Amino acid sequence: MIFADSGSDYASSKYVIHGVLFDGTSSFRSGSRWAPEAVRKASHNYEPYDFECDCELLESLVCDIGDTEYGNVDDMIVDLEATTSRIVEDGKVPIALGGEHSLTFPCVRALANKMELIAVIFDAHLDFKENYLGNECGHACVSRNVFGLSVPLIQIGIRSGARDEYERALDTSAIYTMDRIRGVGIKKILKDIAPLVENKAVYLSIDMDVLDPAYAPGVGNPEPYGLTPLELRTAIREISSRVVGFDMVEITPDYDMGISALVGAKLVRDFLFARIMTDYEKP
Ligand SMILES: [Mn+2]
Repeated sequence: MIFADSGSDYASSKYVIHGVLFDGTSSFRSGSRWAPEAVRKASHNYEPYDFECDCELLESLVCDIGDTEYGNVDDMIVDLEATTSRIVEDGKVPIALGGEHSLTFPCVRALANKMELIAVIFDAHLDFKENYLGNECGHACVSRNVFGLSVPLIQIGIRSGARDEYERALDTSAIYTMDRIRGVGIKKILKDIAPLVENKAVYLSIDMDVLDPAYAPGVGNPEPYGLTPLELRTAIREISSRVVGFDMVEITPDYDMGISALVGAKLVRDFLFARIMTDYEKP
């Protein structure tokens, strides 16, 4: 099964969906390797038309190239970087469906080799560990690894991290905690980051645990007091026109009867609607 309304052939597509079946460094709840299948299934629940964008999800623009399964993190990093590079060199926007958050690192590296980039990461967790369970490329190290590529970071929705992670991250990253978002509202936060992303190529990573577990309980490391799906949609719409690469990670469908996959599929579609509207339908 392919993602709904993504029946384009690769050559003529502009947005390329691929599933990354890897959850090898997951610690608390593994199973995100099953997410691409669940997200694709959920995507068929939705209409191909969006009223607010007044636009259709055009079959001719989106291609789903299927999944790649990985046995270990080192293989995943090498291969996914190559796949992402190829998609970007072909002039398309890669959309990676995880899998766990460690996959963001090779996706960002592929893009950072080609252009000046800023990463916008929605996540409950800082992910600034120097290593996690003996692995420097584990899912809990991903933001530190992205920063290590000299890619500036904006982290939104943060509400969890060890003391040393905060110390490391505060020096290097623009951090918007949940408490701050709840204080001033997501629209104010988006206004604050607008000058940081203006005229920049943006890599957008969505760890689904940024949402409150009430909305997305099936994730690898659920963390209370999160964003609502509507707040996340607002943010995605706001940033979408600058995005050169996108991923959605950490959904573990077995833990919630597919609720998080339904929300995830909707958000991927909302990203596509917003992009298609700005790229193709409005002058
Ligand atoms: Mn997380």
